[in-house]
Amino acid sequence: MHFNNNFFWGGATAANQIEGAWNIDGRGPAKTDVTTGGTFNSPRLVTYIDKDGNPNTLTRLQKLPDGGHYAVLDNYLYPNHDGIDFYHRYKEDIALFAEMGFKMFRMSISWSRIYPKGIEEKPNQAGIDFYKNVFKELRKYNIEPLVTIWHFDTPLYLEETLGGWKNRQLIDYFEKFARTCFTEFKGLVNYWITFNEINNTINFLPDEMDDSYFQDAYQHLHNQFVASARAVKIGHEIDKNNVIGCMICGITYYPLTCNPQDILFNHEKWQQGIFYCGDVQCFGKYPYYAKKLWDKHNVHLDITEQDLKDLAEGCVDMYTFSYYVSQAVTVSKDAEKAQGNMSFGVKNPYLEYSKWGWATDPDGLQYYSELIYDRYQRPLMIVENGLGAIDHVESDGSIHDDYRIDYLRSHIKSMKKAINNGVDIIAYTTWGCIDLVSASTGEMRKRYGFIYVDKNDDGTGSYSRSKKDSFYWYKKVISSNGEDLD
Ligand code: BGP
Repeated sequence: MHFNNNFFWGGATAANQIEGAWNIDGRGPAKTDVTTGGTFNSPRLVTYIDKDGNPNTLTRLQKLPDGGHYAVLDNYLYPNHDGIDFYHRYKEDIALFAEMGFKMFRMSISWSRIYPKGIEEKPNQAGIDFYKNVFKELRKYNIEPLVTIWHFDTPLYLEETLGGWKNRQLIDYFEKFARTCFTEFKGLVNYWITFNEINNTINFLPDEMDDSYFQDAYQHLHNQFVASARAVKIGHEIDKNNVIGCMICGITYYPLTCNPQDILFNHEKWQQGIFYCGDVQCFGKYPYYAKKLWDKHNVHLDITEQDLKDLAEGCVDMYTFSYYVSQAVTVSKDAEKAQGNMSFGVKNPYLEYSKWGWATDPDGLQYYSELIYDRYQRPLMIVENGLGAIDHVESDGSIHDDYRIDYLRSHIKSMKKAINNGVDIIAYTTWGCIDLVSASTGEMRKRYGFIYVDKNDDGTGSYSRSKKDSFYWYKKVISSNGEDLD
């Protein structure tokens, strides 16, 4: 079996995790800019000033208390402020991607770089120029940009004054932002993703949270579905060559046992965690089981007739997903819990877990791809996959990251099997092809890259770039079009 000659090998990033330059050239702040660094054991916090003027913190799930406003506080570290300084170093980074032979580079657009508060009449020209320059630089090397319009970074103003995505006014603001992107970047970008890991909003909400959290989360999602559908429509109108996808955090769920109760529970996990979002965005309407999910938490959604029309008219062209882990689930209260932010399930005795508690399961990627293709019958892109690990720099500067190579090799083999079985996978962009700030923990030491960035968790470092062993390995994988994986 061979990969198609036009298969998109590449890497993936997100604006807030790489760009830095958080407050220059007219960019407004986003929620990630008031989110501190964290570790595996101490979660990232959101900082704010309370109604009495006192500095305070929230967990990322907690709501901003009345009268409070988000703020950057002294004595906290905000790793996204500087990212890896891609804003100033993109030419060097893209040259390295080109050296590896990338065919595709996934990146996102920071909303608040284009509309600093989200509500302005006119976009920020400096922001538009920056992205145009990046796209042109990519095109210089024949690297196809894959652009995520929203990757976890709503302008802070919209979060604070309108309460974020649970407020349907955000649909209109997003529509305007998306229209600006499609118009300004026409001819430079053809592959788009509307919302990154849209399913996280409900999938990572612990079941024990009170119903009001579910109410907000499902409304937030509904508003994003409508915003996404409108963006798909506009994107097609502006350029009929645009190919636009949804993006789902792909987790393969397994029942821990063949107890029928576990099977049913697992089935519901797929519905709530994975299919709910894919069904709405691929089929253009809510699935039959939606009411069951809403009723479970007394959710009553504000859905208009126009929303339903928009959903029906804005189906995506492709299904893109991230894949890192699988999860075992059971109704039993005695099973050993898996640790880690992506592992709400229980421990799977057949798998190994990373330092951050993520289960390594290449077979799960084949299973996920086949199941999803079977359901939606449209092209798939694997737009995130990789191993977050601690790298050691040897005295001569080399970095022997064979663990990363092993992880990626096994997943590419699994992807190959799915393709061999008839699944139409058209792209594979590994996550964090250059080291970047971790989304979940804010760490730098949780590294994914082929390219090492000399930046530490405390923000120190030269930010210089160097090539890991995996850099040369991936270059060979791409030049052999996936034939040579050794
Ligand atoms: C996904 C996000 C990315 C990315 C990745 C790895 O959920 O789309 O933004 O960060 O996970 O996660 P982490 O950075 O927490 O290791």
